[in-house]
Amino acid sequence: MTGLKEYLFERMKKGTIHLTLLDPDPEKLSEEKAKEIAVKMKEAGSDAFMIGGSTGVTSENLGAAAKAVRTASGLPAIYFPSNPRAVTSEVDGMFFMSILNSTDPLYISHGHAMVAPYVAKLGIETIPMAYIIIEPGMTVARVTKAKCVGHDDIDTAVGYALAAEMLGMQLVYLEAGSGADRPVSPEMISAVKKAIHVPLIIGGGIRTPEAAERARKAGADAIVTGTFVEQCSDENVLRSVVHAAKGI
Ligand code: 1GP
Repeated sequence: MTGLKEYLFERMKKGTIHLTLLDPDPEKLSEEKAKEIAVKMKEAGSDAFMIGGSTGVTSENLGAAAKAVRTASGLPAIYFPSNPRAVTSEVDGMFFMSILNSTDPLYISHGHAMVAPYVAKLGIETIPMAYIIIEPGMTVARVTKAKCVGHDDIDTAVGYALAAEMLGMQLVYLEAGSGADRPVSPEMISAVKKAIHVPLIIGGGIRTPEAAERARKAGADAIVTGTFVEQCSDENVLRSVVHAAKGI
C-alpha cells in the first residue's frame, strides 16, 4: 500500500470519504466481531478504519483490533489515540492529534512527548491533526477536560481551525462526541471549511443517511461513524449511510 496520508488525501481529492471508528476494548468488540464489521463496512464502501476509544485502550487490544480489520478487509487501520501508553505497529499509521480545546496538557502535547519515542522506534506514520471538541462532547470531552465549543459558536470553531492550520496541522477534526444526540451543524462545517485549506473530518452522532448527507454537502472531506456501525446489523442501512456520506 502507499503511505496512509497519500491514500487518504488522494481519496479526499476525489470526494468525501467514510471512516469507520471501532473501539478496541474487548468488552465491547471481540476479534470475531471486528472481522465481521470490517468485511461488512468494506462492502458498504467505507474507506478506512479508525481504531480508538476514550477508555480501556491498551497496546494489546489496539494491535489485535487493527490486525483483525486489516486482515479481514484489506483496508487501512488508523490509530485514533487517546492513551499515550498505548501504541502498536499493527496500524498503517496514526492521527497524531492534539486536542486544541482540552484544558489538560496531557492531551495537548504532554502525552505526545511520552509516546513519540515509541512511535519513532516502531516507524509508525503520523499525520498531524487538530481535534476540536464541540458540544455535547460526550465522554471524550469529559475524559480530556475539554472546554467544549458551543454547538452554535461558529466563530470559536473557526478560530481553532485557523489556529490548527497556522500550527501546521494537516487535518482538522470537528468532534461532537461519540453517541452525541446532535452532530456538528452544517453551518459550522461550512464556515470552518471555507476558512481552512486542509481536509476537514466530521464525527459524532452521525447515524442516518440524512445526517451524513448534510455533513457532506456542508463541506466535510471525511465523515466518521462509530456507534451506529457497532449497533446496526442491517447491511442495507449501513450501506445507505456510507453512500450518503460519500455522495455515491
Ligand atoms: C467519535 O466521531 C466519532 O470519536 C464517532 O461518533 O460514535 O457517534 O458515530 P459516533
